[in-house]
Amino acid sequence: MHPPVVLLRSFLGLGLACGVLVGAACSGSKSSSGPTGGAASSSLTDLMKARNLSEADVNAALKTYTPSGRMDEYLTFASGGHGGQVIVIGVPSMRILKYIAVFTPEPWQGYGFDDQTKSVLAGGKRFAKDLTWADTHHPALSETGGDYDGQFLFINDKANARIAVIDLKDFTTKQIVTSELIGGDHGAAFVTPNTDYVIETTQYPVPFGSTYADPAKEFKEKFRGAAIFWKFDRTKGRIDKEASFAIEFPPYTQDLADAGKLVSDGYVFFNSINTELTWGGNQEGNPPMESGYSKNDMDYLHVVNWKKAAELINAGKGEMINGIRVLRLPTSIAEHVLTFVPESKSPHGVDVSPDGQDIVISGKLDTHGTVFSFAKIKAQIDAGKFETKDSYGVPVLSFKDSIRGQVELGLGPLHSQFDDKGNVYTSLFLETVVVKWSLKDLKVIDKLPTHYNIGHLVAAEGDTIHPDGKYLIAMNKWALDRFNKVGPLLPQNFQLVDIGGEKMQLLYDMPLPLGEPHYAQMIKADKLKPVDVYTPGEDPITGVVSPNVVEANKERVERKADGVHVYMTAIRSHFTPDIIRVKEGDTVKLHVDNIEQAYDATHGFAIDSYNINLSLEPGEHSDVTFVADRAGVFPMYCTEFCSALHLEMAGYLLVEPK
Ligand code: K7E
Ligand code: CUA
Repeated sequence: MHPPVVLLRSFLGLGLACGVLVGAACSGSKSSSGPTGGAASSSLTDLMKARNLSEADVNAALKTYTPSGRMDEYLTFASGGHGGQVIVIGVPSMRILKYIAVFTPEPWQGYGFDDQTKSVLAGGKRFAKDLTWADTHHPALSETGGDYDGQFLFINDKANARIAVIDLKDFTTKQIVTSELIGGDHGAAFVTPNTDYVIETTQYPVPFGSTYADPAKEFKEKFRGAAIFWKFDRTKGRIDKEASFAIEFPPYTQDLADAGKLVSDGYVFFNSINTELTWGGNQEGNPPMESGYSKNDMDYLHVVNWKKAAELINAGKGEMINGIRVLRLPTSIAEHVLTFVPESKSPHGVDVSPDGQDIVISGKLDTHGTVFSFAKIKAQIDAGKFETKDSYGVPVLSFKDSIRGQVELGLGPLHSQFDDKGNVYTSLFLETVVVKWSLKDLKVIDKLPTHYNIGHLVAAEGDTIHPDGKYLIAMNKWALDRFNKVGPLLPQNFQLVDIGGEKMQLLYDMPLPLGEPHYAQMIKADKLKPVDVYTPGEDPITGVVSPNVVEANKERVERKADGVHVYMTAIRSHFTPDIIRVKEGDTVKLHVDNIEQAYDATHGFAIDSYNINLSLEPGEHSDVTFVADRAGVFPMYCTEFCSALHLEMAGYLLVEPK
C-alpha cells in the first residue's frame, strides 16, 4: 500500500475514534480537572469544549501536530521576499527551522560580518555599488533527472538581477552572481532538469548594460529583455560565469519561466506581458502603465531551444556584452532558437506538467487555464509552419494549433502545481481560492477558499517529474482577520492544505512575518544530508581547511607587514588569547577557530563598538579584518549561550593610544 494512504487512514482512524468518543473520554485518561483547557489530565472532550474545537479542527490538528523530538516529513524552502533571505519550514508541523542569510547581512549567522561572508556579498555588487537588500522571489532546488536531489538551492533577487547559490551541505550561501547586462529579473531562479543551467530572465527591460536611452524615442530599438543561462558547475558547487550566456529578447516584459522536462527537455518556456511595448509616462501623455500593458488580447509565450542556444554560443556565435556572451535576436531567429506562441491576457504563471508534455498558462485577466501541448508546438516548429512574425521578425505559431484545451477556472489565475494523480492546483488571486482540476479531462474538481489573496502555492515535490501529492501550502498575501493584531503591517499567511484526498482540507494557518515570500519548493526531508559539524579549521565559503587555521596550543599574535594577526581559538568557556593588545591605527586580522567538534556547540564572538559579530559553528574557521582606529578598552565576548560559564567567555581588545 502507498505510504500516504496508510498515513491518511491512520489519521482518519484516529479522527473517527475521537469523533465517536465526543461526549466520552477519548484518550482513556480520566478527567480530574474541569474543562480549563490547560490541565494535562483533561479528556479530549473537555479540551475540545474548553477551546471550542470541532471534530474537524481536531482532525486537522492531528494531521499537523508534531510531538517534541519528532521530525517533519518535508522541508519547504520559501523565499523571504524583500528580507533577502530564505526561510526553511518543516511540513506538516509548519515549524520554522532556519532563516538562511542570502543577500542581506544577518547578525545571528554572522553573515556579512566576517571576511568570508563579506566577500560573498561583494559578489553581488552592481556597478560597484553595495546592496544590502534584495527582493527574493523564486527558490529552485537542484535537480538530477528532473527530481530534486537535495544538494543545492538557488534564489533570485528581482530588484537587482542577482542569483545566489546555497549549499544544502550546511544551508549556507556560497556565491552571489550578477550580470550587468539586465536591470532586474523575475523569471528566476529556475533550473534545467540536470541543473546544467540556472535561468534568470529580465522583468522590466532596459538598454543592455543599463546605459541611458529615452524610452519616449528609443524604447523599441534600444530596450531589451534577456534570459541568462548561468552555467552551474556541480563539482565545484558554484556558477561558472565564463561558461554562462544570455539570449536577447524583444522588450516584452518577460515574466515567469519553467524548463521543459522529459519529452520537452532542452526547451524552456517564458511568459511575457507587454507586447504593447508600454513604458509608462502617465504625465507625458501616455496611459497608465497597467492599462497600457493590458490592451492586447494576446501576449507571447517564448519557446526557447536552450540546448541549441548553448551549441551556438559554444561555436562562437555569441557577442560579448558587459562581460557575458549574448546570442543576439537575428541569430536566434535564423537558427530557430526562439519561437513565439500567442497566450491569453497578461499571463503570469507558466508550469510544465510532470510528464513534460503540457505547459499550463494562466492569464491574470482571463478566467481560463490554458494547456499548451509541447508536441503540437514542436511539430509546427519542425515543419516551419508559422502563422506570422512579430515586429522583430520572431516567428509566431498559431494559438489554436498549439493548445490541447482550456478550462474555466475562475477569477485571477496565477500559478499551478501538480500532484501524483494527474491533478493541477491553481491559485486564483481574485477569487482567493485554490482550484483543483484534472489535467487529463480539463475539469474542475474542487475549490478551497484561502485567507486571503493567494499568490503562489507549493505542493510536495511539486515541480519535479514525480510530485508526491499529500501537502500543499497556499502562500497568501493578505491575513486581515486571521491573527492577533500587530499594527498596520501584517504577516503573510501560509495555509497548509491536505491534498491526499478527493477534497482539499485546510489544516493550519502559519503567519510568516518576514518580507513578502513569493514562491517556495517542498522537498522530502530524507533527501537532505547536511553535515553536523565542519571539518576542523574549515572555511565554510571555500569548503576547505583555511590556510590560517588555528589549532589548540598554537594560539599567538604576530605583527606582520599587512597588520597584526591574532590567531585565536574558542572552546567552552574561553577564547585564547583573551586579551588582544594592539596600537591605535593598526590593521587587525583576527583568525578564529571554534575547535569544538560537538554537535550544536556554537560560539559567538563580538567586540564592542567595532561592529564585529561572528558566529562560529563547531569546527568553523573565520577571519575578520578591521582597523583599530579608536583607542580604548573594548570588551569582547561570546554571544551564544554555550555553557554554564558562557558569561565568563570574554576578554578585552586593548587599543593603546598613539
Ligand atoms: Cu507570482 Cu514574483 Cu512568482 Cu509573487 S510572483 S506571487
Ligand atoms: Cu561560547 Cu558562550
